Amino acid sequence: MKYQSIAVLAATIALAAAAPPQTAAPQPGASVTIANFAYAPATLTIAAGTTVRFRNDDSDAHTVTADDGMFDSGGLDAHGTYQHTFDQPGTYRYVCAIHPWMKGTIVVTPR
Ligand SMILES: [Cu+2]
Repeated sequence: MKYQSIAVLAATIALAAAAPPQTAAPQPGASVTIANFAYAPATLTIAAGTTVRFRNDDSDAHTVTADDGMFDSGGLDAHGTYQHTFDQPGTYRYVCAIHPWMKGTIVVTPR
């Protein structure tokens, strides 16, 4: 019976070692597409810690520029991408600096 206990213990240790680390659990990514001079979705709701990937599908350049200056992609050419991680809950409004009528909002909820 003693060997059986050791086998169970060994299996337990093996399972613990295989478990993913509990720290720094990133949220699954989210994405916003820029097409036809609009952000889609125009409003995206995510949990804090989520990385949002913006992709420009237009042939014209666009930017993703926060109203409060917290983030700014700079000019994104066709098929250009930009990523930003939203760590703090809140409502983040952004525009395209080239076409200021293009507006988007990221709503970040607490985890
Ligand atoms: Cu634009």
